[in-house]
Amino acid sequence: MDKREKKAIIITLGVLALFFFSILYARGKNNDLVECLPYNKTYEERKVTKLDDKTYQVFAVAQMWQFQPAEIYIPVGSEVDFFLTSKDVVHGFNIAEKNVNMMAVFGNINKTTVKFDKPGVYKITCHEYCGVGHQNMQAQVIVNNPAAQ
Ligand SMILES: [Cu+2]
Repeated sequence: MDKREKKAIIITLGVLALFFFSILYARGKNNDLVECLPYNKTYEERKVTKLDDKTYQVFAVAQMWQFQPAEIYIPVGSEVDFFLTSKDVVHGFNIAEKNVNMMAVFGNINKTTVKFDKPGVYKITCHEYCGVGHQNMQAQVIVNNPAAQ
């Protein structure tokens, strides 16, 4: 075997080993990845459900050109499961401060879990061009607003 051929095989095996190691290392560490759930009409009901003092479920629906519910009030330290669907075209669902980036797709449910540790107003914006009203498509998560509790 040629010396350079041997070197190429060793480098290839090294890169492969690194690849498989990184997959095994990352497995189970990204619990905040978006999940895709089986579609069910009940997800089209827009609501915020309180499971306990620190756990909430938000069933959000995107449609031209709004998110519902448009204002979500939760206490600080809450963990929120977002279930998202669309009534028409593909919309985006972005909470920049929380690194949330989901797609709202008709006939599909996407889910992610977010923990809100700090009080404030977290803007939800559509980041997928969905028509003439796209730029106005916003909602907000209001964490620890005493006036609204
Ligand atoms: Cu949009």
